[in-house]
Amino acid sequence: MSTAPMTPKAVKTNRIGLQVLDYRGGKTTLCAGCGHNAISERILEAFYEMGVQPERVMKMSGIGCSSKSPAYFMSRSFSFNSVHGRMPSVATGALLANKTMRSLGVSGDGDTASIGVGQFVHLLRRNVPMIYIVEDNGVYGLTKGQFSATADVGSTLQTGVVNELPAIDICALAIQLGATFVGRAFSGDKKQLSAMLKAAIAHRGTVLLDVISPCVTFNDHEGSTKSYKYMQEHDEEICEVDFVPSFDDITVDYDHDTTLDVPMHDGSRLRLRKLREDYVPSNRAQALNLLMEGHDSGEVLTGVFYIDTQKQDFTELLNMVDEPLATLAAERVRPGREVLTALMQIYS
Ligand SMILES: Cc1ncc(C[n+]2csc(CCOP(=O)(O)OP(=O)(O)O)c2C)c(N)n1
Ligand code: SF4
Ligand SMILES: [Mg+2]
Repeated sequence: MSTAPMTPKAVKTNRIGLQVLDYRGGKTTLCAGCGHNAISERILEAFYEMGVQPERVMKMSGIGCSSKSPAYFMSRSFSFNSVHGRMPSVATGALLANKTMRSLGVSGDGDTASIGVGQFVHLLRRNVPMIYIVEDNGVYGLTKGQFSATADVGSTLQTGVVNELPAIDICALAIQLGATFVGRAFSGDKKQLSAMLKAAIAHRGTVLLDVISPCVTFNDHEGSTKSYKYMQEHDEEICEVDFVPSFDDITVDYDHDTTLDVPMHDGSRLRLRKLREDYVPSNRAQALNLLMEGHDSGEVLTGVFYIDTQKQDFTELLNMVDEPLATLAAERVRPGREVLTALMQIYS
């Protein structure tokens, strides 16, 4: 029998020396097979692969099964579980107070498009620099499966009740109101969702990702348009999404007629291979048209619909200072009587 000591296996780390374990969270309490669990996995992998320091991230959410999920990844990050539908205002305030943090919002279709739609629209029009993920299952999972505002007309509940109200298309809303990175993915498509999340981390401005995420307990039956089966049969990718990070700059030859390379702020590139001739992700009107056509044909279009890397984000628009407000020296936050008098003279 050999007595040679075993060499310890090298532990894989990312570019800041952390292991994937450093990005894990608590054990999930969601149902086995819930799409939200797959999204949590993709999120933690994307932050690990991009080498983002977990302590530099704030995870924001509202109320719902989806909004519980930030507890199941990146437990070293900051986290705020707000009131139902009120995450956008809390997230906006937190970012204004400290724009050095990366903000990740996780919400549900009910939290965002039903009770929270009044807050959500203002986040979009402000281009608040954050990633906002809607884990979209078409129902209020946490309260036992009532239709949400993203349920399609004609889809049915398990009880046979038919939805007669038109769905809010979260992506169309986001494009129309000013979000600067808008895409739809399916929780079951690992490759597509991972690439979109990594590109989202590299973007500056509001990223809205509508991720179809089946609720296996209340909305995975025949008659649902948010079930695994429906997505497997009706998911139509408009582009193949790939992401080339700046720190991993591999030059690959590609066909410029079919592939678009979008440069991101940090030097990385979002690489989109067109699967449709009419696909132009920089044209809002065309993106909206595409989404409307998708509704008419009953297909669920996925991919990046719209991207604008030039628009000012909300912190730039407000000319916010770079430092966290809590660390500003007293003389900068209390400019004194002379400054106030001079200011008042401007208005007199
Ligand atoms: C002000 C308020 N109204 C209603 C509720 C009850 N409620 C909790 S979660 C929820 C819906 C959640 O649906 P969604 O955001 O789609 O998340 P899911 O559970 O489907 O992931 C509702 C109506 C609440 N908690 N607070
Ligand atoms: S009820 Fe639905 S949304 Fe909630 S954890 Fe279970 S499968 Fe997921
Ligand atoms: Mg839901």
